[in-house]
Parts: sequence; structure tokens; C-alpha cells
Amino acid sequence: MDQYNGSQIVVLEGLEAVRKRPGMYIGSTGPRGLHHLIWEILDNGIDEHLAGHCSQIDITLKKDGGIEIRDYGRGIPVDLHPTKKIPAVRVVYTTLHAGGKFGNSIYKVSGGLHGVGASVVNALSKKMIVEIRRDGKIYRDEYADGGHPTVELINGLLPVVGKCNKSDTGTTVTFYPDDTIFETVEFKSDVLQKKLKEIAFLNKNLLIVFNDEIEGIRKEYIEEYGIKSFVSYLTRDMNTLHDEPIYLEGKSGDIEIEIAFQYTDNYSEQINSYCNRINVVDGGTLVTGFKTGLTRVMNQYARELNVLKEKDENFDGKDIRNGLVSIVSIKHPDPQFEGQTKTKLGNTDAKSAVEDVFSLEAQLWFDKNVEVLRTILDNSMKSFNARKASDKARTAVLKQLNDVDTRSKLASCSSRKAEECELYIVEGDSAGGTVKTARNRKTQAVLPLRGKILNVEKATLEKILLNNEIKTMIAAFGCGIGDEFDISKLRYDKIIILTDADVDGAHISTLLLTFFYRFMPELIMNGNIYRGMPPLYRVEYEMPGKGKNKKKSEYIYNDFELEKFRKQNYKILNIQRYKGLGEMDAHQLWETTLDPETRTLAKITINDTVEADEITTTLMSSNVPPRRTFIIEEAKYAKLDV
Ligand code: 0RA
Repeated sequence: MDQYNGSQIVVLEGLEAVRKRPGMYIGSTGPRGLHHLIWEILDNGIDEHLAGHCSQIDITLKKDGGIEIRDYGRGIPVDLHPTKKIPAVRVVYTTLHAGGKFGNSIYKVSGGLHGVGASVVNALSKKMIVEIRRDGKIYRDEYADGGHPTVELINGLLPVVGKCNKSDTGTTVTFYPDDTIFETVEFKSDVLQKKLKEIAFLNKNLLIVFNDEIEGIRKEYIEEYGIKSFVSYLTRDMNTLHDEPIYLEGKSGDIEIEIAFQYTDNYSEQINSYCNRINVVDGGTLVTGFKTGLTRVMNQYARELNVLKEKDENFDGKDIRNGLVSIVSIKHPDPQFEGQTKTKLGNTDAKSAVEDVFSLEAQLWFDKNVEVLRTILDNSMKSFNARKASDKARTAVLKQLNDVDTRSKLASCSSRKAEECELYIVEGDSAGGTVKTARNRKTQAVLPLRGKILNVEKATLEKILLNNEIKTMIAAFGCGIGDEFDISKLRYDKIIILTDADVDGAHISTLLLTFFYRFMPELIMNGNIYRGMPPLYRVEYEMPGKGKNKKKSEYIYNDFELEKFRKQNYKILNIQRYKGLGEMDAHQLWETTLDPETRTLAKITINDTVEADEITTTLMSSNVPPRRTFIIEEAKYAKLDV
């Protein structure tokens, strides 16, 4: 070890701070935070691509648990840092916030969780190796136990460890996350593949080569048409109204804008937005700009082509977005990410930039493609008419809502304090009955649902609002629906879906989640929706040794736990498998599923809008095979992230 001069010690204290509070830098020390390390290193390579110096990145999951990310860029500079007197590359990998982005990217990624810098990854790794190819030479720096350099410098410079072709340039970073910091250090191949596919869509013509040496998988990702192909991918299982996605691009000042969209026969809309390749899940100004532009342009055309008559009112934005699947991707030199999770774009200039570029480019495109334009306007007209009809139906329903006889179904709780109240939505009257007996009547209300609820992905709002199960739910929640939705009126802090742990139960729970996601997404965003987790088994067993109390019993919640239990050396007397909630008596149900002290609840969250929309559409589209796979798979997992 060398270089423990003053500046280096300060530097390492910075990395020590990262190790003390990793969550502050990477969000969590769970699987999400772990994978975040990869995205961080990948981002640097992608920046080289954006700067026009790199057309390929290789990612390798190694057998020894490490991950290697190689880019074919210019190679990080290795020359002496003027003040720190160590190689520039070492400054980058050991200094917090210093040159994480090297100042070379015009599209820096500020805010959000990206952009914390390669040094954070180093700080959280037990080993990291950086190999650089530049000017026909290969240099290598290594770090151990949270970023301590282990390579001896020669006159402040890295030793040359090999030679290569002069044209062979780039940076290879290999790291091993620290297992004393992360809950797990196992990278997930499927998580990586999904992300790499997304990166390929968002970075046209960048070749990404993925190698999973553990499972022997090799995949290449390259997308010549970028987000246009992304839209095709998203609509692959839907019925589209025109053959190809529409792709528009343009620049407004320093802001680059790309938009791709396609119409489908779905009764829902999907706008996925990215700023500097980061998925801004909560949208923000770039989405507002797109919506405003789309509404304006389409209404203008509708007048010009006499689709809307003089006496007609304008299409509502929602009419025009019905069935829309779209991606808005912008590059902004100074993005401001807002909101608690930094997933909403705040820059006001992004709104006008997107609106202007869209309006201009869309008109150029539609003027040449009048057929497609007419198809879209027809579609808007249909939902315009359907909206008129459903407005009527809705008013009628809302009027009725107060009279809906929820009393027969809903067993309410006595407390009126929403913050302590919970509503259990239970599958079937018989399980509902047991829950009613078992619950805490003060704070726990029960709503049994009969049979399956309507698949909202395939029905109009009008039909949805006439569905009895849904009407009952809306009335019970108290917060209305659609434009009248008001979360402050919600009567329950927790809405808990409780279904049997079988395929039917999983299906019902998915139907419910789809309904919430499409029509009351605020409930999910706000963290009000949960899934109850009843046990699958009750095991009776004998403790080794003697004594009166050696007979014991335990609840087991999944097959994995059961396997673990079997490996213990207890004598198992009986294993009861609960096929449904109805098989438990009230006391058992209270203990395992209702009692806030002992139950397990899974909070439903939305990680990623693309993924969430994908899951709902795969599940609910008429395409049966993927639906099956998902439901059965999903039933295996204890925790569900929509
Ligand atoms: C600044 C200047 C130069 C290269 C880079 C940054 C660079 C950084 C990373 C991080 C991962 N891979 C990278 N590749 C390149 C080079 C300046 C020059 O050669 O003129």
C-alpha cells in the first residue's frame, strides 16, 4: 500500500461515509441497491457512447460472483492528477462526487439515484479492478475493502501491465460487492437482461453483449430503431390500429427530444418517459408537454377534416390518448428531478420543448400519412362518444353509490379514524364470514367479493362502472373514481387483498390490482394497497428431548420455508396444507393473517411504469399463454411488486 498522504486519507474518509450510510447513496442495501451498482458503472460506459466514442459494451456475470463491465471507449485518463499527484483514474474511483461524470458528458445525470459516481461502487465493494487500454498500453488499478488502493504507484503513475493494439481502447471495470454491506450479493441474470434490453432501446445502435458465465447464457442487444422498436416491443401482444409506431425527433435549444407512439384497441393509455435515459416514473413536465401538444394537434386536425363539427366541443386529451402506447425520451443538460423518489421531471423548459417539437414534427408526419391520422381521429371519436355515454352512466352510478346496499356485503368497522382503519377484501362469502368473526371490529372492515371481478383491461369505463363488485368497492373506499377521485376521502389507511393461495386467488388479486392501477393509481402510489399473506401449511412437530411440552406447531408461509423446516432435525407429526382461507378457524386466521402484531403484509408498489404496464397488459390481454405463465409464477412468490 502506498499513497497515504493527507489528501488520500481525506478521500478514504469520504468512502468510509458511504459505507456507513449506503442507503443514502444507492437507496438500499437490498437487491435493488445491489443492482444499482451495475447501473452506475454502466452509465459511465453509456456516456462514452453518447459522446460518440464507444459502440459496444460487454457485461459479464462471472463464475466467482463478480461482474465485469467493459466499454470500448477512449479509456479513462491515467495521467497524473495535477494537485492530488495520483493517476486521474484513481482520483475518479476514490473521490466522492469528484469527477464521477468526468465533466465530459453534456447530459449529466444529476439527482435521482444515478450519477453518484463510480467511487460509491468502489466504497461498497470488497474488491474492484479497473483496467484501461490507451495508446497501445494496458494499465491496471486495484482496490480492496471499500476502495483502498493496492497497486504500488511508480512516480505517481500506474505500472503498465501489458501491451495491446493502439486501436484497442477502453475501460474494463470488475467488482465484487461487499457481502458485509449487502443483504445479498447475488446478481440476478433476468434483472440484468431486462435492463440491458431497455438500455439498448434507449441508446440506438449501441451493441450490448451480455454473458452469464454461471448459467451459460450469451445475448446480444442492439436496436437500430431505438424507442420506435421499444414501442413495437410494448405493443407486441396488443391489437394495433396502424402498422408501425410513429417516430418523431427534434431539438429545442439544448434539449433533444424523441417520441415514439402507436395506437392499440386497449381502453387505456401508457406514456413512458425518460430523461437522460432515466425512467421518470411520475412523468412531469416532459409528459405534460407531450399531452398538451398531442391534444392541440389532434383537435386542430379534427376541425380541419371536419371530424368534429362546428357545434361539437373539442376532444378531451383523454379521448385522444385512449389506446395510446408511447415513449417520450429527452436529453436535458440540467435535469431537475423532483418528488420524494426523484422520479418526476421539474424543468419548465422541457414542457415547451416537447410541446413545440411534437407539434411541428407531428404535423409534418400526419400531413404525409393521412390514413393513419384518420384512424386515430376515429378512435378519438369513439372514446369521445363512449365518454359522453359513460359520463351519463357515471353520474347515475355516483348518485346510486350512496344507495348501493353495501351493508349486506360490507362489514364495516366502528372506528371512523381512517389512519387506523383497514379494509380486507376477501374472496368469497365463506372466507368473508370467517374473517368477519376473527377480526378486530374496531379497526378492521371486511368486504367479501363474490366470484371474479370484471377484467377492466378489456371493458369500457361505462361497463366497469356498472359492475356490482366494483361499485361496491368504490362505495366502500369513499374516495370516488376518475376525475372525482379524492384520496383525502379514503376511509381506510390499508386496503388488504386477501385471496386463497392458489391460481384462482392469484387471478382475482391480479384483476383487483389492475383495477386499482388503471382507475385509482393514487392508492398504489400512496402505499395504501397490500396483499395479505395467509400461511400455506401448519406443521405439528416434536422437539428433540423429553418433557410434556415437546409437542409444538408452527405456521409456514411458502414451499421454500417448508423445505428449510424439513431440514431441521425435528420429528414432524403432521403437515396440514391450507387449500383456502376457509379451512382455518377464526382463531388461526386472526393469528396468522389479521393480527397486526404477527401477520405479514406485502405492500404493492410500482417500480417501473413500463414493467407495471407490461404486467397488466400481458395478464389481461386476450393472449392466453403469457397470462397463464405469469399467474402460476406469481403464485409462487410471497411478495408481489406490480
Ligand atoms: C474523460 C476523458 C476521457 C475519457 C473518459 C473521461 C472516460 C471515462 C470513462 C468511464 C468509464 N469508461 C470511460 N471511458 C472514458 C478521454 C479523453 C481523451 O482521451 O481525450
